[in-house]
Amino acid sequence: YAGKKITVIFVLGGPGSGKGTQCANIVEHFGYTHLSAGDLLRAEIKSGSENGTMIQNMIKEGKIVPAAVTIKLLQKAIQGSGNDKFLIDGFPRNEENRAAFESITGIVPELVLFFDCSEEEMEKRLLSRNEGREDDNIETIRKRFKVYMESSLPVIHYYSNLGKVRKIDAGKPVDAVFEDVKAVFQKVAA
Ligand code: UP5
Ligand code: MG
Repeated sequence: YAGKKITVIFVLGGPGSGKGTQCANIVEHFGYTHLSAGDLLRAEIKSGSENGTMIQNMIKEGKIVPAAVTIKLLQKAIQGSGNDKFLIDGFPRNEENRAAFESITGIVPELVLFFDCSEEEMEKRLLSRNEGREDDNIETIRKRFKVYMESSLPVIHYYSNLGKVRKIDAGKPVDAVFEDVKAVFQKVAA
């Protein structure tokens, strides 16, 4: 994608904060392509790739897959999309992810959408999701929360210091959250 100006918005927030749900809404209204890093990793497991077993084990433990693996999948999806506007959902999750993405792709995010939600509410949502995700059990959920607090929140703080974070109260009902999300995107377009 050399020579093409690409717009990237990182969509971050804890496990179950509603990243995927709100990205689907944003795509419908604002013409972005949604790239969920977790979905790309889960597709990689299903495809039977050589990294599949390693990725599966890491997801089950709530650990963060090495940046090189995730970035390769994101780059492939960006190149194959035909679009120039992307929501990258659930990535970067740690400092290693963040620094590697910026140095490998040369892409700096326009904004970071941060879905802020209480752990109690996120746990309730994950335990009632029922989509057969191997990491939606209470043991793995606790590990995911710990990794989020220790490794992912610092990435949000990094972008916050650059003035790029738009924090959304994600504890409200889906439609109310989307009203707040819309207000952010109407400013991006303007
Ligand atoms: N729901 C959504 N919004 C709601 C609302 N406002 N009110 C009430 N209910 C609401 O939503 C979760 C559930 O809540 C759904 O049932 C939804 O209907 C309901 P969802 O939109 O799916 O939330 P989301 O934030 O997307 O939750 P998700 O579980 O996908 O977040 P995670 O960040 O935990 O998962 P992800 O898929 O990004 O990553 C999974 C794992 O992959 C990681 O733990 C890690 O091991 C690995 N990974 C990497 O290693 N590197 C990466 O870059 C990315 C992932
Ligand atoms: Mg998700």
